[in-house]
Amino acid sequence: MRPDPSTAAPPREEAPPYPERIGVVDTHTEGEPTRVIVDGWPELQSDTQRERREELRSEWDHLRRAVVCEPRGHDAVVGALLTPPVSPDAHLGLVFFNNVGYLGMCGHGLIGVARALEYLGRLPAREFQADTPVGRVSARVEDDGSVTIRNPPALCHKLDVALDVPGVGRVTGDIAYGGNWFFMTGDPAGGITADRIPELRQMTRRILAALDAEGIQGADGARIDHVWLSSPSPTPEVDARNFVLCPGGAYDRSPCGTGTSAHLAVLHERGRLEPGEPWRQESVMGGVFTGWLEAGDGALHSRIRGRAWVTSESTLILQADDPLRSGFPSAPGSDPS
Ligand code: PYC
Repeated sequence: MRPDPSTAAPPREEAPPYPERIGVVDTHTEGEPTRVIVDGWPELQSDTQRERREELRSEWDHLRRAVVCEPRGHDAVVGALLTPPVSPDAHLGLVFFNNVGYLGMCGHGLIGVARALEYLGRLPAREFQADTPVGRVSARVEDDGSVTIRNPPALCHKLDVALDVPGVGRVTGDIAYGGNWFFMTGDPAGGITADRIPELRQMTRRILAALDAEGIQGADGARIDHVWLSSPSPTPEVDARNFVLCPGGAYDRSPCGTGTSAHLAVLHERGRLEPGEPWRQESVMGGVFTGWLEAGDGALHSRIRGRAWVTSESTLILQADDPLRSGFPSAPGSDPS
């Protein structure tokens, strides 16, 4: 018998495809987590890393959430998807993502990827080349286990941009790029210490909201989605300490690789740092990266050296009847103020 069209159930919306198992290696880079996906992710169809990032956004965003958001991840986790390379002389491709979307590049993440590949015995070369949506990067595992990365060209876009921030007051900062866009401002009243993280998060979230409200952007209308606060450091032989707010409201436990790159470009623009001079950048949690600029090819490339460790190798299971197979969209109860 034919079903009565007036009572037949509406056609079920096609469920997005889910692999049942995704293999990951977790690392931390000076405390900041990276989850490197090593197995189980569906093959991407696009030809460039930028297009692959868009393909992830439109087709596979539920897997981004499944991997980095609660209950399998948490707000500070950055995911690193390994892909085939795009350019003939690259060893692999990378797309980084977080709890709310996709990154241009991720410095701490690349350091974590290098240590994860070394752990798996899959390092393609002592210094490997990777394509990202924002250009070529490289990573070299040093004899002491630290990793030196080369970032895409950094750029100081605008100095001394003034902003009225509700609840904070007038803030002046620089707009710079190091693989992601940053608003970089100086010493917050009260300083940068771990016991002040809740206040620093609130202050930087307000700065981010004010940038959006005022329409203050990077080059070509790019959204500025990271905020960097900087202060002198009490630690001997360290140049400065930072607090960095990431796009999804988490703060960077590491000194932030793309932020350190952007900061080097600002220091250079202000005549305070020459190519080759080392800059030791500490995070609010005390981890340190050493960065320096490289002269040549008309662009300001930076090298950043830091340390990462493998914390686990595991399989994420996405059961078909799990209502949280795609994770929560953001951390339950996280304070957006
Ligand atoms: O290290 O570049 C970085 C980064 C970006 C967001 C979190 N870490």
